[in-house]
Amino acid sequence: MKYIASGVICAALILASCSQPNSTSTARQPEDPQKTAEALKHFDQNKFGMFIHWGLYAIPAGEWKGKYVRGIGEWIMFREKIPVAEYSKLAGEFNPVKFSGAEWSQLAKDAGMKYLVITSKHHDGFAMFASKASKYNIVDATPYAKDPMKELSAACAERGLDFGFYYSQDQDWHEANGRGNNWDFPEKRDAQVYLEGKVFPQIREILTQYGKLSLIWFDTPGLLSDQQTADLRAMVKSLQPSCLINSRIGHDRGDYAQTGDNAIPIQVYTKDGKWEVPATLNDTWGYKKNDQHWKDPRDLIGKLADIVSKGGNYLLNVGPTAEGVIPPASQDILRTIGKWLDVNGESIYGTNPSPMNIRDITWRVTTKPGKLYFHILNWPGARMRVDGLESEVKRAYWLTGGAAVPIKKAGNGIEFTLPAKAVDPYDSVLVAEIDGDAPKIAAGYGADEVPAKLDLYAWVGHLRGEEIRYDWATQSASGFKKFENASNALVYFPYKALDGDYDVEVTYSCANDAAGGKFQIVAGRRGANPDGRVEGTIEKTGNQFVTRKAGRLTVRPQTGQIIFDLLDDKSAAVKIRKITLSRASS
Ligand code: FHN
Repeated sequence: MKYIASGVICAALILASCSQPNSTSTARQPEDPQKTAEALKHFDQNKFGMFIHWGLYAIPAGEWKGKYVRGIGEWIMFREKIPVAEYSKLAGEFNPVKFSGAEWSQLAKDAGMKYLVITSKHHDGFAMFASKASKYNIVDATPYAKDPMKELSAACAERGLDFGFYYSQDQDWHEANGRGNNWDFPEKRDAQVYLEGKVFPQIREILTQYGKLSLIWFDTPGLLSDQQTADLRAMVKSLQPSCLINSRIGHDRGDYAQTGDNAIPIQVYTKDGKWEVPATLNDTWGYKKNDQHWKDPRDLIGKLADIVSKGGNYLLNVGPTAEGVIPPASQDILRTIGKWLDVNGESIYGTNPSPMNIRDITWRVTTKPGKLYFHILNWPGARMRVDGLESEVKRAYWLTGGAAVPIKKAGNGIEFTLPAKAVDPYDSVLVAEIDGDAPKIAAGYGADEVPAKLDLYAWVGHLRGEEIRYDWATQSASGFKKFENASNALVYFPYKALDGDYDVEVTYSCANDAAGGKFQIVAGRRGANPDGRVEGTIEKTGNQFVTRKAGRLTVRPQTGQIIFDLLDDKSAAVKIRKITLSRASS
């Protein structure tokens, strides 16, 4: 299994020298690959899960000493370099009296989610479960003095939801030998001491105190050696052979892969096995009281269809308050998704990815034997032509209501006649029943054939930053405010779909008085030695959308991201609709 990490994690991976297996290892059973394979198959069918980031950081909720702290909420200790002695006092205030395992798991169920993953210990080092290995835990260090994970895991089991734990295995700002806190602990750390003293015992605790875990979701493997990672894996598999391990365990030792946070591949991606996109509902994982930038259900349902059609699972996050309440706005959004899934779940759960490559943002397709489910995300008008579908379509109908959809052969594909308006406000699913189990696709249209010209619409990218927004009416992203290290940006994730030189065009609109600012498009990491980079000037367009050439960009299979952002603030209001990459002929 390849590791499709975010750039941050990937760059941090260094193969260190092997250490001896830790003293806390169990007498290990050899792994049972059959059990892992079965668990993976089940995981693949689930498609949609709930991620929960819950910890002490929900108390400051994005504010420290009266000051707003930018960035993701659970990183507040790190961003503000809060000393352990000060941060750990938050435990004395943590009293989530409104927590209800039944309510949380029921919400996941109502949302149509099939699994739930919650932070047992995030980078701040605080255990949200009963731990004998460290007193810094919710039972021993808070007035709440109970283990919410007992209640939550039992409530999930009752509702037939798979249950898993997130665990930050290397990064731990509470410990002298954990990684990340150099304001309290400037000395060189000994990772093995940390692993043996805290990680291995706590991993044993989470694997033995809460019944069956469907997975352990490790994060930011950092500098752990291959041997240390192997030991961690062996411990998990020895205690629960069917428990899956994600790729962020490091060193390619996971059972399935994560993309970077909020990172959706631009094309169908099935080369390297199963993957999952961890994603936020607003701009944070842990609760931040000022972050009301909620994604709209249309966006999220579209993203679910997009991810599933490309071969992934969607792990969508909620950040409960310190009282134990999942923000009502998140609840409403999730229930809306659930209502859509009640009707359209057949086109998501247990489906196979698209047999066709991705060309625009009109539709995505998922399949089951003999059936294609077209998810129409942007209504194309009275007709929808699907080029390259050579199978005979026997009949077509709407999943909502079942009304027949007229079809006719057109060119090398098929044309569907559509009503004037979308059948569903979020994603209208058109079912096409074909002759035979597997669709026949014309040359050049197959999922593993990347088109020579790719329109990368803003909707397909990740809108990174607190100010950037998507406008459905103009299908464009805007609000490219510039900051020293965290500029708003539109980011695409090629995941091996591109290799070579590409002529770049940008389609945008800009008010005349906001024109003149400089933009850049970088393939790979910003700074020294990107794989490719082009720069240009935003022109006056009188608020009309125009397409302008931007230069030639080199992209490599290992290029993790293609980033569009501005070099200054002058044209922050520019609206970017798409970036087009055309394979250069020479
Ligand atoms: O640093 C963490 C972050 O806080 C959050 O937990 C996300 C979720 O995928 N993972 C890390 C960054 O990739």
